[in-house]
Amino acid sequence: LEPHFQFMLRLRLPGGVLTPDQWLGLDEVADRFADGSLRLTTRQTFQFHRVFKENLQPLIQDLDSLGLDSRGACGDVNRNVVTNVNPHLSANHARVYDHAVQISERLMWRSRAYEETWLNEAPKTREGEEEEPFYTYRYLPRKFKVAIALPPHNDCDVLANDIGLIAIEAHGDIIGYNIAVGGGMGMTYGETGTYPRLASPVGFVPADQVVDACEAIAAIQRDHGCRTDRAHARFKYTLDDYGLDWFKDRFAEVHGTPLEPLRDYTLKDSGDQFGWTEDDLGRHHLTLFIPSGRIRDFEQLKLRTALRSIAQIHSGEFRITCNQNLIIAGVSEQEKSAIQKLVEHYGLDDGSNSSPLARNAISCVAFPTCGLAMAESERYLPELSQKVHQLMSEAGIGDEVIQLRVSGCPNGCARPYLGEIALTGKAPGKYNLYLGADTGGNRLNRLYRENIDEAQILADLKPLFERFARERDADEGFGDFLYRSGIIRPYSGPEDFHQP
Ligand code: SRM
Ligand code: SF4
Repeated sequence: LEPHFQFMLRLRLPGGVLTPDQWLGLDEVADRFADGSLRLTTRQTFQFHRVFKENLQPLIQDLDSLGLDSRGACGDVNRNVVTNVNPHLSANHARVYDHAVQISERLMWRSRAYEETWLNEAPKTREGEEEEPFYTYRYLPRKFKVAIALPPHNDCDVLANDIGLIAIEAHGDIIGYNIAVGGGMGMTYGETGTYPRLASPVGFVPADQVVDACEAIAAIQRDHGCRTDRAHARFKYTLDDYGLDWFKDRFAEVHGTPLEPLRDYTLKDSGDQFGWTEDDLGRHHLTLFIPSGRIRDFEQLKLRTALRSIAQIHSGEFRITCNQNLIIAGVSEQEKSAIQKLVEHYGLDDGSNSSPLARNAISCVAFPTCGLAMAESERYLPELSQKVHQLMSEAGIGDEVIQLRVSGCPNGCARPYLGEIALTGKAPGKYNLYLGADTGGNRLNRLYRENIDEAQILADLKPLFERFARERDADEGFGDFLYRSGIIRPYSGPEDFHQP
């Protein structure tokens, strides 16, 4: 008798875009083949949980009939390409989204194994033909991630990626991208050779070269990344081993043209803008807060039913944000009031039902489905943010936006090292507390206290909130204040990250 294996399945969804029909299809298969919930992820896609082995193939076949796939959503290849934009808000947002799709297509693995295994299609590769021309039989040493930001917004945390592309606008157009390389969050407790790292901006490429440039960079990691130690195999370690000058030389060689000097840019904020917005063409877009991206019918909030009802009358698109929220995008004037009625009827949160702290917080999945979790995350976040917000209110800063991030282990799926306040799980009920990132995703936080429980977390935060309320400069964020006031030491390099 075989054990009752169950799996998590993730979709490839560049830029996080899907149609209402696709939404309805996913909603339906969530019941038939998974645990009845849809989970929006920090990389703008969906996860299905508790997919039993016998349901994997029918689920993937149903996804295929919806025009969706799971290629490269996991594995040692390029992952879901993320971008922080709503293409309907301007022509340049649309251009950036097109580039995200093109990069995803270019770096997608080609093997027909997907069709053979899951879609019951006959093998198509002919003898002597390369099945996987870019990845070859080696694939990449480790997962590889690409993100695109359109400044000043950085809600994709562009610098947390192996390749971070920062769009540069001029004369109403996207003229190209600054390229940052070697970002990543994951680390292992007790192993100081592992660390989160922000991508280093290295140069600029014109827009028409950006897809080729990404392929060249992935090729450098394919050919030089560490293949003997999995904990050292991410691109960030390749760059720290060989240096950025080495990288620039390799890039010029593989791409055929050197990087141009970096262009000026500013990344100011990494949160979502909730509620309705209107674009140049008079279409409307509604960003809803979806706590930890979990969509199911809760006792108090029939979230899945509500979104299904919206999908039934919506003719635009759905867009997932990298903060696990949802945009009902491209709504006409006529549809807007019907959608707003459903929002009110079901009590959906357009940002007005929750505290600024809660609606800007993100958490990873952790227990019960993540096999790597050391402590609760998604299930703990509502209670934690309520208690932290209470402390903030007592200090007179309840209306402040402070970014709170919680991950159930140091892998950092909620990008905790970019949170102004962050917890990473150590053991059930115990967390490391990190403080001091900025709100634009430009600075990592650092370890403040190790292995503490909730009472200690709150006791540590209380005096910091009180000092912040008294001593902050006008418009200064909490993380920036902690730095300026010397409560958090400046970061001097990877080896320093593990020291409080
Ligand atoms: Fe992640 C592994 C969930 C974004 C770094 N991540 C996992 C696994 C698959 C656990 C496993 O390997 O057994 C988790 C599945 C849990 C579950 O039950 O569903 C998992 N990661 C997630 C998601 C769903 C978190 C969320 O709550 O939204 C995100 C799905 C992204 C997607 O749609 O593709 C998710 N993971 C991230 C991010 C954030 C990002 O990419 O922007 C990171 C940090 C960035 C980075 O890659 O450095 C991240 N996940 C990791 C790592 C550490 C990688 C490393 O370099 O050390 C692991 C562990 C591993 O790869 O061995 C991991
Ligand atoms: Fe699991 Fe750790 Fe990722 Fe959370 S951060 S989903 S606990 S691997």
